Amino acid sequence: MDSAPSDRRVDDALALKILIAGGFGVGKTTLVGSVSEIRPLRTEEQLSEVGTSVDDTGGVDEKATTTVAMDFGRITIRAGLAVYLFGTPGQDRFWFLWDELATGALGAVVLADTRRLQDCFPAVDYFEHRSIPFIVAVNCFPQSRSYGAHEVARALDLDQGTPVVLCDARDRDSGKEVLIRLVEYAGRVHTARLLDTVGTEPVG
Ligand SMILES: Nc1nc2c(ncn2[C@@H]2O[C@H](COP(=O)(O)OP(=O)(O)OP(=O)(O)O)[C@@H](O)[C@H]2O)c(=O)[nH]1
Ligand SMILES: [Mg+2]
Repeated sequence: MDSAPSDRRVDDALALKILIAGGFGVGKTTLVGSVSEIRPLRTEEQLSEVGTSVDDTGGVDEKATTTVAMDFGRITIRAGLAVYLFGTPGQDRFWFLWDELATGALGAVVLADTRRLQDCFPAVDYFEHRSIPFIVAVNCFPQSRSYGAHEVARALDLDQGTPVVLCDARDRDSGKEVLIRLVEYAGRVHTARLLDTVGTEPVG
């Protein structure tokens, strides 16, 4: 006999996939950890002496570990519907993983640090070229100069309408706000594309 919807196992669930991207050490792992309801899966490795020749650690203070594959977290919206969060690795040598992570994504959050704003250009380019809706979330480190959303949008040469929000990646409520802004924005973008595809005229 079929089980009632509420009895279905979690792995029958429909999942919305969201990527948390951005440059090295900007707070991606921190953000996934602060909003996830499960203990996030992390793939952290110690930054090694050898790695300093290839990893750009300049401007990232006291960073001892780095993500080498991905972060994974989950938020259940209701039984059978969940948000899966995938944090990307921050360093250039792991670009080959991005296509796999981006497949089927609803949208992405590009985290930015105003001390190293240029580090998120590759992520911005990546999502623009693939038409994956994204928002930029400025992670406000205490040492960072505070910029307004408009200044950041101009500096990154974002398309008009791409939201820029300020956040603290360590704070659960702040992280939740970021995800809500992304889901709202991505919903609008996908709705507009759906209307373009099917047209607004009734069929028949
Ligand atoms: N002050 C402050 N520190 C933060 C914030 N977010 C992250 N950190 C710290 O910054 C460091 C880098 O954070 P991670 O979350 O590892 O950054 P990441 O983007 O995942 O780094 P990679 O995976 O190596 O690219 C850690 O030591 C965090 O504790 C923040 O909002 N404010
Ligand atoms: Mg990380």
